[in-house]
Amino acid sequence: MVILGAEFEKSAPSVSSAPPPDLPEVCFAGRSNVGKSSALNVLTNRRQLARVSKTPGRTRLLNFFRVELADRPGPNRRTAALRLCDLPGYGHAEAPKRDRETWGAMVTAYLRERESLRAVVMLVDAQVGPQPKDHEMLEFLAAGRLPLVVAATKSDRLARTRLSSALDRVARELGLPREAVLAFSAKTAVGRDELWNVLCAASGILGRNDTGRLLSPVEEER
Ligand SMILES: Nc1nc2c(ncn2[C@@H]2O[C@H](COP(=O)(O)OP(=O)(O)OP(=O)(O)O)[C@@H](O)[C@H]2O)c(=O)[nH]1
Ligand SMILES: [Mg+2]
Repeated sequence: MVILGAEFEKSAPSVSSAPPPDLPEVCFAGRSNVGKSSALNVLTNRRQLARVSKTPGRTRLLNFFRVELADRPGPNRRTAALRLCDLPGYGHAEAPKRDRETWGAMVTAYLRERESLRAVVMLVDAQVGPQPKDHEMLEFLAAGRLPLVVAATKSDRLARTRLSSALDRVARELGLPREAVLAFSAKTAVGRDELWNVLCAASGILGRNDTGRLLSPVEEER
């Protein structure tokens, strides 16, 4: 995937103040500090498009980014645009209760109401595995019938020999098919191309077809 451009558009406290829903959109959800903003940066090849921090709770609003893509270099390439949304993390224990409630309400309203939202990338730490808040999020997403892919991130911290069993564990504990979990690392860019393919398929752009990794609750019921 060739990134032609990536720009920060807006930070918004609610869906009503988000950019108009005029592009297919994919959001990044996960626990605080799991690496959502870092994933967005490596996907767009921009070091500091989204703010990364060692301190959990850095991202506090819905942050929207517009990305222009091409399927390959050269004159015959196809191009398309989509929007990425970096969500505030959940499960940040040190945040004041009232703040946590506000963020939770903001994120759930976004997931329910954002009409251009095509898929959710849920990030889980490959080494740590799913936590109770991840299960809660998954239940919420399943009820909302949003297509989902799980990126098991920080996979650079696991030896190659242990990675496969770690991914099996993430899938098993979340009760998802193994194909819906892909290895990712913002440090080494492992999984970058594969995740782009999934995002493009979910967004219906650049002729990418379903890679078999996107968990689509609606289709499963047919
Ligand atoms: N080793 C390694 N570290 C990572 C990776 N992704 C993120 N990190 C580190 O994890 C920390 C948190 O990263 P962020 O991208 O800010 O996490 P976030 O999920 O956006 O956090 P909030 O905005 O607080 O919810 C930073 O110190 C990153 O450098 C990865 O793939 N591998
Ligand atoms: Mg962040």
